[in-house]
Amino acid sequence: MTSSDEQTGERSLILILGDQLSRNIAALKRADPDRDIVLMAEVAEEAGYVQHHKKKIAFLFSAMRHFATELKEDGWQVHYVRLDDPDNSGSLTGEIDRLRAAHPVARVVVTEPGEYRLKSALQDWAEASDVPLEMLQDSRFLCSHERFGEWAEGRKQLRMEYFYREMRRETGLLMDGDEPEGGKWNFDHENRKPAEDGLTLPEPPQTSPDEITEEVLDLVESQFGDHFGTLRPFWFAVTREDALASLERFAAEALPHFGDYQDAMLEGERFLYHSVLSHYINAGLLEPLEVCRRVERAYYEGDAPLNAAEGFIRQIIGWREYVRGIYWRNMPGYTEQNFLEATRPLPGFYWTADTDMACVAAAVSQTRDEAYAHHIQRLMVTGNFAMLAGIDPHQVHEWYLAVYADAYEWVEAPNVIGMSQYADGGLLGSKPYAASGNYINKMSDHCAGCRYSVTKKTGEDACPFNPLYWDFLVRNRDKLRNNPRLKRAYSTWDRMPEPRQEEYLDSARKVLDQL
Ligand code: FAD
Ligand code: DLZ
Repeated sequence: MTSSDEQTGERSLILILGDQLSRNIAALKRADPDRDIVLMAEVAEEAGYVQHHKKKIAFLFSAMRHFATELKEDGWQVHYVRLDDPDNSGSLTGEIDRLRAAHPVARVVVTEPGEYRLKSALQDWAEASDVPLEMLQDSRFLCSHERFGEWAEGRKQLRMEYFYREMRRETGLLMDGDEPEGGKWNFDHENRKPAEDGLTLPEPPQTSPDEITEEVLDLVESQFGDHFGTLRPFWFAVTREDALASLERFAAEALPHFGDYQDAMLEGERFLYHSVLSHYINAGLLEPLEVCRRVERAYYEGDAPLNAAEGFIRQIIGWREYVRGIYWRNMPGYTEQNFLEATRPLPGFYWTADTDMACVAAAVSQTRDEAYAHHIQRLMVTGNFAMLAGIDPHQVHEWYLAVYADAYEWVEAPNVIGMSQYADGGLLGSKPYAASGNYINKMSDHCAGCRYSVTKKTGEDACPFNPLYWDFLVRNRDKLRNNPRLKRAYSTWDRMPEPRQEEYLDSARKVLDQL
């Protein structure tokens, strides 16, 4: 930094957030390494707005430190603030002010934060500040807020499938001219195989912590020792290079079976054929489009079947973009929605895994150990149980936001409030994902070793999901009765003899009283 820079005041302060760790991030693309100054800061406010899992904090701090080092090697002037810097103000806006007090700048530039909370805080700061704030669109996403708005405008119902088809056309991914590869947009019906014995299950590559990561792990242990989760062993990639290696491993080893076993669960198997890439993508170490192009290439080179490649690409250009669109279109207020008026507090076993329900214990304990659970565990085990039991969706939302390494509100809230808890009344999805123990038994081997019997519908030893399923439907009948996708369930209930109905409701009451 030269004194003439200080005088011209043309210099920009480029704020890079912990989940914007990409050389292609919009704010860096517009900046000049010879003139501008990059700010990255570990701050108590971001680390503490929910009780993030220890592994999530360690992942981000280590990835931030590695990225800052890479930027410096590229010739950028990087001002990096560590959490234990004695002058650390504790907030990002405080750190902006501290830096510009020492080095005057003409403007602050940031790529739009992923969370409404932080976007508002920065905008509030800018209103009271004497330097302008430029907030740039996050070009890592395929669909801008405006584009999503155009698509959503005037539609009676928003459904991911139609949005996804537009994203396929716009990206050209798995397109054969104007037609979808293989003649169909969606091969989901091929993607529901339960896991069988004898499958060879690849593990995600394990990166050994280097000196930087070891230092961060010590910091997290000392500063966030009371947060949820097991810190060590820590094996996440913390650089783009290692995240790319994880992508390659996925494409070569797991992708071929990703589709077939996408909805399966197996006791003791934490990852199955899932990619375990979401935390890398969300933090900026991998670009969503490059991940999809790699998967598309695997299909065209004959290394993966179409149902796997299409299923995977749909999760990213379909679901991931769609939930982001829903989030920004409905904030503020979306995280407060409670269509089913559920008020029960979150049971303690969501933190301890201390429950006799084998599927819930497996999902929570691997969440504690890995800061990871795959989609069906999140949706059909912990999410399903919370909705059936009538847990306050805001508490459920805060749990999910805290416990996963990939959790940021823009992606977590629509998945929880919308998809899993139906708290938005059907804005995101067409029906509540409510299921009895039968579904879990079909898709997993958890029930075999469970203290509850999945075939028992009521009574002490019955799988709690069984009576809770009916209790949920009965409890919410006024709100759900007209949903065409629940008509069959309600008519089954209505045909049931009254004493049987009473047994279900009585069993459900007993389960709920014990929570
Ligand atoms: P894979 O199964 O390998 O899927 C590939 C990729 O597709 C993922 O890496 C992810 O980027 C994307 N993806 C898949 N499903 C979704 C989805 N529904 N929404 C958005 N992206 C998707 N995902 C998050 O990234 N952060 C969250 O905080 C989060 N919270 C969730 C909460 C609930 C209740 C549910 C039901 C889902 C949630 N998801 C969340 C979506 C999904 O469960 C995770 O993205 C996935 O489990 C991550 O593991 P993976 O990388 O192995 O995914
Ligand atoms: C999640 C997180 C954590 C734990 N810590 C920081 C931090 O210290 N500094 C930072 O810049 N970002 C952090 N983040 C990510 C932010 O919370 C994230 O950028 C916002 O939630 C917007 O998505």
